[in-house]
Amino acid sequence: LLTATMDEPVSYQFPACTELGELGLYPVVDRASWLERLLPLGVTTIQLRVKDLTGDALEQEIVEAVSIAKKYAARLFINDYWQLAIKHQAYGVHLGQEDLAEADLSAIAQAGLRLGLSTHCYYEVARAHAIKPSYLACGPVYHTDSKDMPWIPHGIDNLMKWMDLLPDYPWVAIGGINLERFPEVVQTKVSGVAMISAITQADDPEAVTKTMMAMFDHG
Ligand code: TZP
Ligand code: MG
Repeated sequence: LLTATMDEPVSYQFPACTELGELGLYPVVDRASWLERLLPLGVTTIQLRVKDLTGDALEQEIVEAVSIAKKYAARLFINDYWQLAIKHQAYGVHLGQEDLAEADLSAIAQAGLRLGLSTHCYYEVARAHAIKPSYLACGPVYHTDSKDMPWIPHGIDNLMKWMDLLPDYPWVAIGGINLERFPEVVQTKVSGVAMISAITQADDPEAVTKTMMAMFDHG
């Protein structure tokens, strides 16, 4: 139904984001220094999601993250700050739907940046599909303490339902995913598995990252 009704023409086109293969383990981090820890392990997709800096300090984090991501040829998505992402030529931008009113989607596409969009409910999936981003994220899959949201967790079943509905997008699962839940998420054949706390609050983030990357490859 969605594909039939929402296939609207748009005047911009976002590049694909799977030229390096599936998005894989997708850490979401708040400082550029995480890239220097995680990218040498082979992580190929990462998001810089800074919520507590502004001005020069924020821009500096973005500049540093872009530079580290380029060194490791990794796909760096910048959360929210699409102008800075364009200015410093990040690989892509990740936006929530509340960001869409302010974001210049044509400018992002024209600059050659990829776009990842969050979806939390059926209506948001439909709206996101009309924009034709480079990937779609579905969350929260499980309960999360990392972000306040009104939505009930989807669980694996709803994730798979949406993947079935729009099978041509790379899908990213996010929300409450940890080492224990990782295998059932990977089994859905989702393109990317994003997480904040399971990596950034782990006793040994490098070890957890390596374990999950191996699980993804064998999934
Ligand atoms: N969007 C949906 S769930 C979420 C975001 C940013 C938080 C994910 O954090 P965690 O710690 O992996 O549950
Ligand atoms: Mg946002």
